[in-house]
Amino acid sequence: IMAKQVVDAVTMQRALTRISYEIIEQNKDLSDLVLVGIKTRGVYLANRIAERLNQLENLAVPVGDLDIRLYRDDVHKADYRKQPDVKGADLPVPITGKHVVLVDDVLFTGRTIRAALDALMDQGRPRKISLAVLVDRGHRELPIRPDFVGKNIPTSRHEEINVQVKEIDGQDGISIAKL
Ligand code: 3GP
Ligand code: 5GP
Ligand code: MG
Repeated sequence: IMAKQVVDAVTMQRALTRISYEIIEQNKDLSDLVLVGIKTRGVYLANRIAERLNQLENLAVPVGDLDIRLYRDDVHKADYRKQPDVKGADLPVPITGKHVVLVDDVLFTGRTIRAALDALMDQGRPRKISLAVLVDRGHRELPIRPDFVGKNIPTSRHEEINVQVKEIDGQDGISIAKL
């Protein structure tokens, strides 16, 4: 497997900062904002954005997480034909009436986000739900589009994007692997 770095740590950090500014710009009222990260790496990215919003606007934005897995755990995670399924939700505040920004590392077919929307709707009635992703790699199979994008990386279906976050991987960065 050949992996090529396409985004370095500084550029990735800047993309998250830009997304934070865009969230600020596009919202008159930031007081009802809730960030919800999709496990695993989406949660770390949501926390980074929350840190920025705190630095920039002195806001304490609640951060929750959703656990969405491919339907069966007993298959290798590279079997993406499985339906994503909701495993759990840990939301710090009631989301009814709130503006929820879903955060994920990679947007691909959109099936994970569809499952996430389902899970959120089960928990209440948000005023609005937006989507922030670090990477949009294309190949959507559902009418789902991101509101905030760190980087568009066109891929073939046989490539894999690897998002690294320093909290898990020891460093930040994005690379492409040809399988
Ligand atoms: P992550 O969100 O922590 O990065 O989707 C579950 C995990 O499988 C993700 O963990 C992701 O990294 C990894 N993964 C890598 N490539 C793919 C892919 O093409 N599709 C899916 N569904 N997951 C992938
Ligand atoms: P989708 O459901 O849109 O097909 O895929 C989105 C989910 O699968 C995200 O949670 C994302 O982490 C993961 N995913 C899909 N493609 C990739 C990829 O190329 N690289 C990584 N790291 N994750 C991916
Ligand atoms: Mg993910």
